[in-house]
Amino acid sequence: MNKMETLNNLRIDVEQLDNEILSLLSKRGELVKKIGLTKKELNVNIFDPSRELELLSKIDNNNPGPYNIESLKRIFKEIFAASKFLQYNSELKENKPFLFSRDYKSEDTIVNVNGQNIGDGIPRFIIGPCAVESFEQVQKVAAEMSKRGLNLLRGGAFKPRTSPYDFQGLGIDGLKILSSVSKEYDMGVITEIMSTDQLEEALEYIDVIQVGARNMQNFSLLKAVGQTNTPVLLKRGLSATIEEFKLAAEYILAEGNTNVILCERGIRTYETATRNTLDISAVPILKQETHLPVVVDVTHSTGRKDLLIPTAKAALAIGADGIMAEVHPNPAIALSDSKQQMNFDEFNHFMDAIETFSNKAVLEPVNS
Ligand SMILES: [Mn+2]
Repeated sequence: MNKMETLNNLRIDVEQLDNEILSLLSKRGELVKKIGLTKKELNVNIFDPSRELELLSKIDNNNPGPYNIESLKRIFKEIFAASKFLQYNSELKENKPFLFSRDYKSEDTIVNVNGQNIGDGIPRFIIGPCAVESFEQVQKVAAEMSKRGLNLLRGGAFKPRTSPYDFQGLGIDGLKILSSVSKEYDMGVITEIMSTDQLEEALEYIDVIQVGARNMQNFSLLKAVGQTNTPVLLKRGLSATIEEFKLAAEYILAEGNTNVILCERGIRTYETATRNTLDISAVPILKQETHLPVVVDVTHSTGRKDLLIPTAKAALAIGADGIMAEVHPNPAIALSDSKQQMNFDEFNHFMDAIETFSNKAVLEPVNS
């Protein structure tokens, strides 16, 4: 046998051993998955560092050579890491679809807020000033909404502003104003809560907790609102992908709160013609891939009053469950978002246009 033939034969032997190692690893993987499931039943942590150390020390004692122990430890640590991945994965992916998904729940989730069933197929309108500035200001808006039969009142008491020197909101006093106006007009209050320490006190005054775009990945806040029974309106982050948006909702659902409403509010792109870019196709994607209601914030996505009617029509046409928009008795003197809030004439024109459009859409469904 020449040297070349010897080399080839040795390689064939090694390949044979590789196949055996592969089949042993596969058997090991199946066992590890069973261990993972048993650990889950026993409520034992999947990651067990002392067990890993014990196994490594046994390998050290039993090492027949020729590999040195450091190389062997590296190889086995990789096997342990891959096994942990299998265990977590068999827990998360194979046995359990995401709670937001249609695989988990095929029928639409309907969130009841003050008698309005958000997600039942009828468009809902969440209207109110950007920020709560005074009792009179909120009352005037509520009175105007009431004339149109609307009862979902928004308003910011804690304002996440880009500059720390801008108006930061009235805080708890703002919540008290929202609460007393909403009682007077029988409305549900939707307002943003920015941190976990505001939550408990805020719950006394509000019907829907808004988690704002800048807090979409504030995971401790998501968990905290998930531990309440209060409906949550979760806004998409300014730079969040749809996947990240859905996973943020998962944080809330995983804590047990099933009353989650998703809100598309525009994303940051290179386009400067609008304040943000309304990702209109996010609406049907979210409706297909989740069972949660989806609303569109036309005010913050566009930042332009001349685009509110067309974008609201587009949102309803593409399947949104509701529209959010800002209305102020006197936008020119508003303490925040003064350029993009509607005055009462503009608001009534907006509602007329959308009602006509919705009625038309209901009466004359497009056959597709
Ligand atoms: Mn605003």
